[in-house]
This record gives sequence, C-alpha cells and structure tokens, in this order.
Amino acid sequence: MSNNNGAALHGPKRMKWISTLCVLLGLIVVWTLMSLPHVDHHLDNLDTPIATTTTAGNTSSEPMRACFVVLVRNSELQGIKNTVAQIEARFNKRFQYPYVFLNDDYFTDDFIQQISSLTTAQVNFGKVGQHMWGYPSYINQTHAATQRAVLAAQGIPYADSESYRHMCRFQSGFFFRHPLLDAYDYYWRIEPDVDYHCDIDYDVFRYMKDNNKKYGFNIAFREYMATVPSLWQTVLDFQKAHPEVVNQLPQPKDSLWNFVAGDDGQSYNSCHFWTNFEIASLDLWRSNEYLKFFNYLDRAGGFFYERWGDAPVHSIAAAMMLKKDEFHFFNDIGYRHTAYTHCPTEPIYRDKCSCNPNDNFGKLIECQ
Ligand SMILES: Nc1nc2c(ncn2[C@@H]2O[C@H](COP(=O)(O)OP(=O)(O)O)[C@@H](O)[C@H]2O)c(=O)[nH]1
Ligand SMILES: [Mg+2]
Repeated sequence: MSNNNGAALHGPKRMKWISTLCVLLGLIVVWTLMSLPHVDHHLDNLDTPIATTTTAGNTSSEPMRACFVVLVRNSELQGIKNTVAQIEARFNKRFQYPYVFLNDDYFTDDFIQQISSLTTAQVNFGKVGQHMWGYPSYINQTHAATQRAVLAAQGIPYADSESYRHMCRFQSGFFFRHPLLDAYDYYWRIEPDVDYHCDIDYDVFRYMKDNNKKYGFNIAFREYMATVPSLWQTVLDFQKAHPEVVNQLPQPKDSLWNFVAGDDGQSYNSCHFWTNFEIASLDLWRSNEYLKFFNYLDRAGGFFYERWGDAPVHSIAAAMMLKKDEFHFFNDIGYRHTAYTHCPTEPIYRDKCSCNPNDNFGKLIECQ
C-alpha cells in the first residue's frame, strides 16, 4: 500500500527537488572545508617513488658502508630473533648487510649463537662502555630520583625507569660513536618484537646515498609533553648560545622546522618521528653541529631530570639541520611497533605486503 498524501513529490518535480538539495549540501560541504583552519602538510612529497629515482642512471656502484644497528638485552632474544628473521626474509637475504648488536651488558654465548644462526651476513656483538651508559658527573642523582617519582605519579610510561633514560641518552648521543659503527656511513635501526610486512627488493642504503637522503622514517607521532617540558626552551637556548651553528642551518622554510615548531617557534608541538625505525646517515649525528647540540642538551640534564626521548631529540635536530628534501618517508616499508602499524595503502603494494591497509596508522594522523 502506498502512502499518497498531498505533501509527497513525484516524477520530474521530485527529481528537481532532490538535485536542488544535492547542490545545497555540496555548497555547505565546500564552505565548511574552506573555513577549516589551514593545515600545512610538512611531510607531503617525501615518499619520492623509488622506481623513478633508482632507474634515473645515477646509481652508484661502490659497496655501501651500511649496517643494521640493534640495541637489545639478552632477555629480549626471542623478540629480536623474530625481527631479524623478518628482516632477512624481506630484505637482507638479497643484500647481506652486516648487523651490529649492542648491549649495556655482555651478550651471552647462547644469544650470540642463536642470532648468528639466523643470517649468513656478518654479525658483530659489542658492549656499551660506562661513559656512554651511566650518569655524567654533572648530574645530581638525588634530584633525578625525586624527578622520576614526580613523573611516575602522573602515570607516564617508563617514568620511574633509570635504564630507559640511559637508553634514550645512548640513542641520542652515543650509538653512532660506538667503535663497532666506525666502519659505516648509514644504519637501519631495528628493535625486538616488531614486524616488517613488505618485501623490499631494492637497496635502501644505496637509495639514500644516490638521492642524497639523510633521514628516513615511516611513522610520525606525538610525544607525551610531560616527558619533555623544558626540551624546547633548551633548544632555543642552544640556538642563542651557538650562532655559529645557527648560521649554518637551512632557513626554516627550506627545512622541517615547522614540523616540530608550535606557536610560531615559541613551543614544541610534540611531533616526532618514531626512532624505533630509522634509516639514516651516521654523518648527520657525527657532525660538529649535532655533537654541539647533543652536548648542550646533555648538560641541561633533561635526559635524567625529565625523560627526554631520543625520538624528539633526533626529530628536532634533523628538522633543524637538514633540508626538507634530505628526508625520506619509507612508505613502502610496512612496519608494526606495539599497537601502531604503517601499511602502504596503494594497490601496487598488495602483492609485496602481508599487512592490512585498513590497519595503516598513517604518518599524517596528527603530525603533518
Ligand atoms: N641493552 C639494553 N637495551 C635496552 C634497554 N632498554 C631498552 N633497550 C632497547 O632499546 C630499544 C628501545 O626500548 P623499548 O623498550 O622498545 O622502548 P620503546 O620502544 O620506547 O617502548 C629496544 O631495542 C630495546 O631492546 C636496556 O636497559 N639495555
Ligand atoms: Mg620499542
């Protein structure tokens, strides 16, 4: 039974009414989008397609001085075996890049034997010395303990952990100076218990070199600001104290400064690259500019009195010191760390990747 009351519209009249409604809705959508605050997409166009760049005829042929770098504990053997097995299957069985395993303790024979059996590439195991993993003389350890308790009361992850702070300081200022890394120019940082979802059939290190890339990432995220309350002011103080460094830096419009700067540079907007995945140039961190920067931060004490992470430290430094086109977004390297996955969403990756594109966290959720 049809409901033919007088208000109903039929035939052409009804079509006209519907199309008027559609136009009106369209106008409202366009007006709403235009009135949204303008968002700068700082990280756009950083995933230069690999094929167009590596077939351009500028591929170098000399051997690459590059390695995987792995800071890990003996207790994480199972987790790091899982990661290395995936790295081998997805990438390194073709390229045979060496591994450098570092630890603040001696690796056990069992650890060395089980890891070595996973690869035919060279594997080096090293211990991190006291000066790279310990309290510098200028740190007041009583004050550090008090500050840890303050942060713990706020429920911040790793708030009361001393080892986490040593780890973050080591990753910020020392890993690239460990003697086992002297033989290399580029590194790929890997961690236990992560997943690598995609086949990578080109040499990522050669890509970095041939395209003058210095820093590669695939997830960008926000930091807990309670862990870095005075970091930004310390960065600004460093800039004031070291004009000879600032004079060398690219202009903010040519760098990724605005990826990390908030309030016209007055504050940190909390964006950073997740450093648990990093493919980068060791020279970036070995440069005089970065070493001065790290030493200044280290003296300020925030690695211990707060809980400065290597991710905001690396990200702010790279954003300040590199040109935008020296960054590379490794869109094609599907990756999971904890609950967050980067999974390339373009159909061309479906045959290469086992991850579900619907799980993609996206580099751009909040930090563009
Ligand atoms: N040798 C050693 N490695 C550590 C220590 N703490 C963390 N790591 C390593 O440092 C990396 C980052 O630590 P993780 O616990 O994953 O921190 P998260 O990713 O920030 O949650 C991982 O590769 C860990 O295996 C430590 O006390 N000793
Ligand atoms: Mg981790």
